Amino acid sequence: MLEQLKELAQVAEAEIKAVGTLDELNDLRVKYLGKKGPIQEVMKNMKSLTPEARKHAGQISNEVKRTLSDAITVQKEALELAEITKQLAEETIDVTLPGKKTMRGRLHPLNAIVADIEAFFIGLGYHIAEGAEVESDRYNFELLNLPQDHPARDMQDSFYIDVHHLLRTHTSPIQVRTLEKACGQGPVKILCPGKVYRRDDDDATHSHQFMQIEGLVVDTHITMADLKGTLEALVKHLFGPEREIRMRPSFFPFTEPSVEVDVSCFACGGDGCSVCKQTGWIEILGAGMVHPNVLKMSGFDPEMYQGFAFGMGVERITMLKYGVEDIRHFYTNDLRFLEQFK
Ligand code: FA5
Repeated sequence: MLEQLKELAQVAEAEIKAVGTLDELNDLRVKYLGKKGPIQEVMKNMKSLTPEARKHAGQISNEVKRTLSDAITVQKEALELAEITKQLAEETIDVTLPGKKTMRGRLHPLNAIVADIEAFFIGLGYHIAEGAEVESDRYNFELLNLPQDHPARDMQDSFYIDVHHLLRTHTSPIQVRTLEKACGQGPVKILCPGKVYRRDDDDATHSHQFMQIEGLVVDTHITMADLKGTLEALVKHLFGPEREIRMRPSFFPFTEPSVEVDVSCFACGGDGCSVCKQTGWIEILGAGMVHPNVLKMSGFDPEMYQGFAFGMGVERITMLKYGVEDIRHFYTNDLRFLEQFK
């Protein structure tokens, strides 16, 4: 039996030295040194031997065990070393190769303008307010002094979701929602950027989806002069310190009086050119003093509080600032266009 064990040890040692992977080596360890292996078998049969023979058999089997586990340890180290060496050779980096150029992303021009205008108004103490793009008819129209069948509803042809809900046609519903939350207590000073939707045919200056930024201030002692000063500062910030503004009478159901605001043409300085259609002025936004009905419906006392509001199209401002001739460039994701805005 002991002879058999010694022979087996020789075979096992040879197998261990020849093995090529760590998994196979582990299989051999289990096969020879495991509970069901030949050495354990010899140990089990020792009970029947004389004490002398048992001692001898014990020594031999321990020797075989040690030899095999030493052989396994040596082979394991050799295999691990070979694996690491192979891996290092495979992962060698050629530091002389030219590096891969990483493309840097940048803000979309519309988002960059929104961020710029937000930063400007935050500096003046405004809060940013947002609202849902699916709005109820009540907030989009009624509470803005546009009851059912009001002819001015045609000014903003709408996408209705059901009888009472639509994709908001302007950012003005955020005004009403914010005023309602203020529970008749001023001051309120907010800037509301967001996407809006209208059933306009897409062309070079119109899109069925576009962005607006709305501003609202409600407090005591607010006048048109505050509105004019604020918009003048905005225009100088956006288009340069030499720019002037002018206000022309207009109509919005939610402001009274209402105005359209023009900026002096930055292409010709006011002399008249193709950008300003020879007028020297470019229209940039609508504004006015918050209509007393809107204040009343939102829980504010119009005897005590006044306010001004303004709303501008982000695409229009961006087109004017950068001389973009077609609004559709903003939505087609053409990198040749987008990469020009650093
Ligand atoms: C309004 O939407 C008002 N809510 C603005 C306002 C707010 C007035 C607060 C007074 C007080 P208007 O319909 O004019 O106004 O739209 C505002 C701006 O949105 C326009 O000056 C224009 O720049 C932009 N705009 C309107 N329709 C489109 C369109 N189809 N595509 C791109 N921009 C548009």
